[in-house]
Amino acid sequence: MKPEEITEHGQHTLSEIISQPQCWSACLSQLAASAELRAAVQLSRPGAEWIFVGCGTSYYLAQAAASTFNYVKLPARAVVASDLFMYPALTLHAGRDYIPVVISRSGRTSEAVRVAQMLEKDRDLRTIAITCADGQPLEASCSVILKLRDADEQSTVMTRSFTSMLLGLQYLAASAAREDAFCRQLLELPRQVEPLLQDIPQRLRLFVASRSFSDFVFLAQGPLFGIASECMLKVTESSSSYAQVFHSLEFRHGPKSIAGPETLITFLMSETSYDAELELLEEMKALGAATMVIANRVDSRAQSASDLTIELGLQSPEYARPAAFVIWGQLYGVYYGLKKGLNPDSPRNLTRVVELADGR
Ligand code: F1P
Repeated sequence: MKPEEITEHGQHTLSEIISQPQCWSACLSQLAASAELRAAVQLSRPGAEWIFVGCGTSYYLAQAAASTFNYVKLPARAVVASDLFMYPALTLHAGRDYIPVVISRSGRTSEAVRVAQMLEKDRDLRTIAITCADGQPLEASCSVILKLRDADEQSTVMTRSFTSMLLGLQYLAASAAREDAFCRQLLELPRQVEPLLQDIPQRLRLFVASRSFSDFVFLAQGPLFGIASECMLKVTESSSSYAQVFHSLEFRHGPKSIAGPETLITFLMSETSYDAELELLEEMKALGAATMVIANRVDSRAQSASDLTIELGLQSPEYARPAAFVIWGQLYGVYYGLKKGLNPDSPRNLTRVVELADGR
């Protein structure tokens, strides 16, 4: 869908989604040349565990970023901000060394700011912030600030801010691990993804127009699990629909009882887990479920077991691709919200930032 075809409702969100490849290029080239990236790389040290922290979309971003750091052998994990300040002992242990990274598009989310202050002041940990806003409380609370201003959105929901900050953190991982080839592959991604926005949005919009579902499931393993979680949240936020996320093979352990024509199950299939996920896909199709597949390469078996397939065909290696998978969940949520007569630019019950009264 070309920006000029965007209807009144959802115009900000749709244009922000479509702008992602150009936004990634701008953000990555700015970040790669920045003193702040060098300062963040200098915080990397042997024996330390990277702790990625956020709320909502930014927590799912933390999940995706942590998988990349582990891939380049920098131990990492994702923690939701509220758990870190309410149950610090579940994450932080005496005598252990940590490099916290607090993720917040707005830099104003109360839980994110509170956890940054606790990490810096109470735990004396030099903390990195990644944000898309200027001059907000998070910036004043952290030691190193990675700022991607071009990725900010007008919309309530996060789309290009999610993928741009993810790519920024992946670039930090590759730089800290001195994986120069990985750095180059990340810089290459925008050029490879741009052409996908020519025809897939239209196919997705027609699929949404042709089928309605009562609920949604997103399935993925490994580096795509955080991406599947974000797809779940986008469909929930943008279309006020009920969506769930599971590790793919977990679906057999109970949740598959909901499989049927009313539930759209979307498989984000990665290379490493493709064969196992293909078997599950065929089992779900046999149960009568509606299925959608997003994969870098789709073989004929996956094609015949899915109602819609999105094949990316990227040259990049598996760990450089996650940002390219989420675009289709973002678009699905907007198109489905528009179909339901909603305005994804201002989703029901949501505010752009969750700021709590002091102390809550
Ligand atoms: C975090 C967040 C968003 C969500 C909504 C409310 O924002 O939970 O993920 O979509 O906008 O705030 P931030 O801390 O990244 O600004």
